Amino acid sequence: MPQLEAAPALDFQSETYKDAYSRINAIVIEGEDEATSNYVKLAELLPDSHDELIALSKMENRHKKGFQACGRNLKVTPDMEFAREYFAKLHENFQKAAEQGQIATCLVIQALIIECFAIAAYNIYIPVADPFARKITEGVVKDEYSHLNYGQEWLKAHFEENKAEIEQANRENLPLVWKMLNQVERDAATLGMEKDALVEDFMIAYGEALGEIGFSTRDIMKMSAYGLIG
Ligand code: Y39
Ligand code: FE
Ligand code: FE
Ligand code: FE
Repeated sequence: MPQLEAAPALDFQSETYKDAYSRINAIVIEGEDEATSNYVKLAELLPDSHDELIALSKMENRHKKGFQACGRNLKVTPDMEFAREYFAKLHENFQKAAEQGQIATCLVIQALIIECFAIAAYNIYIPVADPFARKITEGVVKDEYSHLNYGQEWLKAHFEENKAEIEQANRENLPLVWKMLNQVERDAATLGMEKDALVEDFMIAYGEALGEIGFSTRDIMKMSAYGLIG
């Protein structure tokens, strides 16, 4: 396979690799931790789905433990302060929406945007991961599709009354993910993950989700562009 020959071999024990891993691993651990609490919050907001959402929350907590083990396996200390800062704005937007009972906004942030970010990152990571982390990540990514599916189904079932709110949530939060991706572009590349591939996977998953929910191709184009220009 020419792509594999062209890529420089990764040395999982090099200081360069471990330094980049201390930030990417922390982001993933923090993301899983935030997802754990976000699904608990959603379980309160959606009593009809309470047990299902608590089950998703428990999956997120298992993911967090799995990724903590990946860091330990490489003898890397995750930079959790960096990671909390990294998620601060998205975290704040989720909290604000939850306080105001904006369920659609909460679902756009966690179950669409963050899940698609996770799906893109994990799919791109799997082929370049160390063998231990690869096994863990393969198990995790399957779960993330089921989380995305939950958000998709709810938003589809409540599409008409939430269309404007979903568009607004997209406009406010998609640019944040773009900034987040740019912020770790170099670290991701050090782990063998190319930004173009991450963007492509994200846009495919996110665009497909918006289509499932009920948006037209024209809407999806417009919403994706809002993300890019902020
Ligand atoms: O639903 C979930 O499990 C999502 C919280 C996890 C987010 C993972 C965010 C991954 C970002 C990695 C950045 C690599 C370029
Ligand atoms: Fe938090
Ligand atoms: Fe997860
Ligand atoms: Fe998830």
